[in-house]
Amino acid sequence: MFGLIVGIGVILLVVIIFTIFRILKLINVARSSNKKRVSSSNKVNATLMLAFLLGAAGLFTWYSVAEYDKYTIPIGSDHGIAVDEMFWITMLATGIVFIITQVLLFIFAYKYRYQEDKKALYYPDNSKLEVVWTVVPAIVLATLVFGGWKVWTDITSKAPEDAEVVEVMGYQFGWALRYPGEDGNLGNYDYRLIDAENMWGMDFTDKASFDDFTATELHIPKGKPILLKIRARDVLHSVYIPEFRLKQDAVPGMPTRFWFVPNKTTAEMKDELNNPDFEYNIFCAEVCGQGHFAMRLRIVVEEPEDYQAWKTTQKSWLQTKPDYLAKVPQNLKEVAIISSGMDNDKVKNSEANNL
Ligand SMILES: [Cu+2]
Repeated sequence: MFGLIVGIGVILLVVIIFTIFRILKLINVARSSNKKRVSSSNKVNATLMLAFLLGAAGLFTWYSVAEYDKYTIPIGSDHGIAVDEMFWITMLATGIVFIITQVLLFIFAYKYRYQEDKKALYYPDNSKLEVVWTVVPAIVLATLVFGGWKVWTDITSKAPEDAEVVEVMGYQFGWALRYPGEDGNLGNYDYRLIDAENMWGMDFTDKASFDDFTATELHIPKGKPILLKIRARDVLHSVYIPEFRLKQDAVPGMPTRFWFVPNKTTAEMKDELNNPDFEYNIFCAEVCGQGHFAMRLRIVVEEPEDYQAWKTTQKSWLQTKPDYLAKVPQNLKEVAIISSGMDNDKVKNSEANNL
């Protein structure tokens, strides 16, 4: 509502200024010669330029201060520090140039407005000046690009061997997770194997699938490298975790990846922000359909011990859906029963029967 009132106010203001301008012009037409008329409308235009400069500068400053918290979100990953540093260096370099050139642009428009007694200076060229304004921006931009390239290659370098691997799959409309289980290897998948329950298309002819487990929250340990293997089931999605400064598209048929080191647990972040409701989330940053807005998945960053404890309580997917044992080739059934943890169930059941 407030926005609407401000909007109407701005429109009215523009209309009023335009009307005043028209009236002044008409008065001039009635009163004076052609030359004087040109001079006075120039003066109004030139003054409006200055007014615009001051108004825009005021809005720019107000917005930058009022919304500061929205574009300086806290950092929860190691590489996030480098990303933010680069952002602010770029902002500083381009910001200074932007402010100087814009201020000069509007001041010059005012200062060099048409005046009867002033004559334009004929100034064809100045090689020295041209060299300076070509070389200086070239050096500054090359430095910025090189710095950015270095940070980018660091971030997108190969993940360390000991990274915790988690698969994140985007679908309409949500994120599905898959952990590799004890063997540390994610099993194969195939879209043709997708059905109502096996939404990942897990392939149970691959041994590595037997101990894979799925989760509805992304649990990750603090201080350890995490490798996200990203894919999409239907259309383009994009994994976006603002606090980790992480954004990577999820593309159907073309798996992508991103690795990072979270450096603050959810609890530490809650303390730091003094916000008991704080949660890390994966958002979708690609408009992917009607339910796009609802693509959000909670992330729990915890101490490595807590993460290990959580991990050991997770049951393999096969263990929770024993019907799928039928999909396992005959010669691997025994292996599947052991590595999925189904044999524990059997032992427990037989113990229960004996009692
Ligand atoms: Cu999406």
